[in-house]
Amino acid sequence: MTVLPKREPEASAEPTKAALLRGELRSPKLSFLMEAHNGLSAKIVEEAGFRGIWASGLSISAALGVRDNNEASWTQVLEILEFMSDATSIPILVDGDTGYGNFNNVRRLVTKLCQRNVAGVCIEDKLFPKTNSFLGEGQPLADIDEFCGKIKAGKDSQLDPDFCVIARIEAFIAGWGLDEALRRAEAYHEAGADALLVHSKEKTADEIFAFMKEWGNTCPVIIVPTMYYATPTEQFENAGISTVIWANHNLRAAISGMRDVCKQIHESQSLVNVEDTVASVKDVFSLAGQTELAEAERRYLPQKDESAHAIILAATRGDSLGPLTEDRPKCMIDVRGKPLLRTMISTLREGGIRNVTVVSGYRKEAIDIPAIDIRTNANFAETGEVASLSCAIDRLKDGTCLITYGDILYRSYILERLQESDADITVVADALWRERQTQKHVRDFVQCDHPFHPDYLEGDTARLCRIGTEIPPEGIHGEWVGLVLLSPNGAKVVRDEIEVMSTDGSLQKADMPDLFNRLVESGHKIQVQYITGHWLDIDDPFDLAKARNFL
Ligand code: SPV
Ligand code: MG
Repeated sequence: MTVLPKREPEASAEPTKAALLRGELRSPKLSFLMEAHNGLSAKIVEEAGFRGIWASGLSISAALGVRDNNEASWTQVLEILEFMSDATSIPILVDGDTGYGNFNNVRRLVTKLCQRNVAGVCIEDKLFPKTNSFLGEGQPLADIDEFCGKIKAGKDSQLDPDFCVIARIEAFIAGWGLDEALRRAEAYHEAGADALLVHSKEKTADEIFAFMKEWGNTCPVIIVPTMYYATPTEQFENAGISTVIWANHNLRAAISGMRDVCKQIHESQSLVNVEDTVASVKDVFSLAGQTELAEAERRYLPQKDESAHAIILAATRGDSLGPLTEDRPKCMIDVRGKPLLRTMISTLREGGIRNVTVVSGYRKEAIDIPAIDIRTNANFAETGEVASLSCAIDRLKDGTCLITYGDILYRSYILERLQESDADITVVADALWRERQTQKHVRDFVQCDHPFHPDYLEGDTARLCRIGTEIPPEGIHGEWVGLVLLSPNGAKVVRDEIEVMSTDGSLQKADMPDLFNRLVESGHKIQVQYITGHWLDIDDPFDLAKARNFL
């Protein structure tokens, strides 16, 4: 195989959104811009296949619940445009009204639009604060020279060479006629406008066609046929028009749709009749791009093993607790108003282990915790821990498995660190076993290939040599806390060993340390993760008092 030399990434050949808009305006084919007024409607415009968006002033205002009279400030509109631009990859032509002031406001507007990757702005030759073109008669028009200054200021401020400044001629709207429209067209074209938007509120397109006859293709012309909607579209193409804006139809469709659904729900006080008539919740998630987030989470978030589960060995009574365990097993004794087992399960779930199997025995009926899998070791009084574990042997099949005693409490970081282990079998041992104040006679000590070293910055791990109650003090390196993590491979090793033990007669009496010693003796590596305190087990009233302080 030939290894190619590494190459610097080439500069992206992707056209900017402004270049795309410019391409649409200049293309010999009729282009269409569809109205949108927020991120969602912008996405729907793109999804429908449109190649450009008209960010309508009327629709944005209406969607904000205000009038199309510059009641929304230009920065409020800018915020909406930013959402629209971020949500889509097609160009946006913004309805910039009269430019929100004089030439200076236009300069700042254009710069900010470029920074937000908006492709172009359309400014109209009326006065600030503007009035919608379909309201009233004889609206005053801007002075031509003053308006040309705005066009020039806009062009001089653009950060992208392809950004488009469109000059909108309102001469027909104001009732000034064709000659005035043409006079303004000449002046605005001369001032540097990239295209003209010629507006009309007639029921027919006659004014527009008369303008086109005179203007020809001196520069691209955009129209808004909201009022002359019945004119066949091919007539626009034949007249040499560059671009048609469908100016407010998403907003109007939303109004009708929302009114219908509100009325129905209000009248019926039920959702049953509307459910199938509205977009599904799934559709909402899909439009919001939820799938991409899920993929990103897989890429960037630490991954929890969803298949991980825990087996809690909780079959014994806990005789030393006397009357406290008369009617319940030790795992169900109350520690600060909550059964011990419930606290243990919460710690596991916080650590991402949702599947929990509890092996019960003594007073199993007292274990009333929901959403756990309960197994029973009916011979709990005569058997040991490995016999209890064998009651859940089927759980040692799929994925990582944590086995824990049912009478321990530990800080959650201990579980977190244990879950980071990449060994097949990892046991947790307390290196501060000497400091642990306990009256217990039976403690599972570990002897390892090296002792805990307090200088290690990272958690110290060692290899288990032996575990049990009989290790002489000089050989003890720690005390097993009753937690062992098995990788899928480690779980198989343990399962196989339990099967061997069930045939050689050793299963019934064996405790977990016996199982570990067998594995070590047959050459399996067991990793020891040292901790320094921050855990306890509960065997007697003295431990119980400590547990109350621990929580
Ligand atoms: C808009 O959509 O806000 C427009 C077009 O400016 S019109 O409402 O026809 O004036
Ligand atoms: Mg408008």
